[in-house]
Amino acid sequence: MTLLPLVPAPASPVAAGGAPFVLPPAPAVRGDAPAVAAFGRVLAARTGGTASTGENAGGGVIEFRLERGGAPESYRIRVDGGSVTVTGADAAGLFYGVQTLGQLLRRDGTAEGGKGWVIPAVEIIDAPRFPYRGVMLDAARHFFPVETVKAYIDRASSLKFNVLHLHLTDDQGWRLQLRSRPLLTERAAATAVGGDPGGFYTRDEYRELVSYAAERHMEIVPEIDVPGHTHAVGLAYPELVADPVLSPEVLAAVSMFGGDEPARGVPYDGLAVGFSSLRMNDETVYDFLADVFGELAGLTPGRYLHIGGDEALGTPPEEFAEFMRRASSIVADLGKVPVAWHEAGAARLLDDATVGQYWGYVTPQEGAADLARRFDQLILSPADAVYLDMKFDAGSPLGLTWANGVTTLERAYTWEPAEVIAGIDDDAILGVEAPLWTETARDLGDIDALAFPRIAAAAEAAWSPRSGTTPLRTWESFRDRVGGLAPLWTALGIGFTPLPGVEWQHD
Ligand code: TNX
Repeated sequence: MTLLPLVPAPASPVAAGGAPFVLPPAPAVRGDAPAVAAFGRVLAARTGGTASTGENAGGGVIEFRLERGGAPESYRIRVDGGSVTVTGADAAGLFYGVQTLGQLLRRDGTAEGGKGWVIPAVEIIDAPRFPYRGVMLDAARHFFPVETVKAYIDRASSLKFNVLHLHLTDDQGWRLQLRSRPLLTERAAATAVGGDPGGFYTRDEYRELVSYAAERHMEIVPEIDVPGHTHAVGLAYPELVADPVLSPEVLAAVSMFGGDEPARGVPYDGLAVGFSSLRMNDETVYDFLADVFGELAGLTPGRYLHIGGDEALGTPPEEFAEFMRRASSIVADLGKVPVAWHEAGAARLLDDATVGQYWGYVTPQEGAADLARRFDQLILSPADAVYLDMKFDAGSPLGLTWANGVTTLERAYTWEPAEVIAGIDDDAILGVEAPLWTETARDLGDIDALAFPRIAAAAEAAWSPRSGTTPLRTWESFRDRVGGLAPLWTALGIGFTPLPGVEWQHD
């Protein structure tokens, strides 16, 4: 039997064999209503068919059951010639069982005219390795309408990601409407990279995204990036932001990527980073943080608020450390867990609960691992493996190359979370997140082309057992399995890039 196209690889070996479950024209589906609905969606997308919830449909039954008590987010699938049973330890587990079932659906080569559909006989027992499995979308460099974000939520949740980190603010624009600070979206949201139009999410749209994500078992982690990446704040509240620091690195980025130099009070639409900063010695800046994080906490049911802290390059280290201490304590006092990029590890008195997000390389550069080790809990986003905005091919206009050049699918796959930072093993790793910065991505087609298939490698790092501990957790196995997902991705309308080295299957 050919390898089943399951990504991320399940925790336990898959027992397969025997007669498959043959789908009748309208298979009878029973049990947990949200799971039945989720299965209906994937069935319709993949086969064009619909399920029947009536008793009298012919053939065997597909049943979804909640059976509390197992590991969080875990599920089991049993398929034989007569029935399909998916049990979840919780609603999320059941949802993931549905996603796995969607990957198992395949055309029946033996049926008349090849028109039928089957689910191969299997027994799968599955649970995630890490509790935090994230993707990040940068809505600041380019703005993406609600429908595009929803489409990315659909895509990511089908790969068992459970966090969407939304990067909502940067030098190029502020993307979330706030009642406490209305000028942010009135004056600092209209533009984006390359002179493209900007945009912002209203409070209601943000809440709509939160609930759309929750229905797919994803939590939104909103990021307000401070103290750097704040040029746009200065368009609305000039008194809060220092003059741009035109360092040699900033000027080099301007001459490499084009566009104007950053200038006070003028919207910035280039690609340079590290030139802007809030005025950290001004008390009114902390009133601003209290307003912004306070309102954001009220809009966000999730546990985490991301406070940025990256690339504050024009800032004296002691001031940066004191600023991050205060920002983290404002968020902690709101009852949320602060998350910060690993540079914030330089702040000795950061709130203890703060989670670090490591974005150094798979083999850490000088200093990065030490900063990351200051956090009790880490999210791993090694840039030369899981930054989905790195080029997948030197010839494509999409993507950047600063993280060790082109990131092939093999490089995206071939790293092991517990081996990135010496001394940091699974108990200190909250999870894995794959960021997609959007300097070069303007719409869903660009997002798909950059993210797929490499996002599947990140999903496996986040969900599946440690590399090498099951026969499925090897590059050779992954390559075959991911190639088998092409028909499902095509059916779901995902414009993936058929990278070389993989046999992309067709129905
Ligand atoms: C680094 S990674 C950044 C972003 C850029 C990205 C482009 C990080 C915390 N900051 O500001 O968009 O590189 O790849």
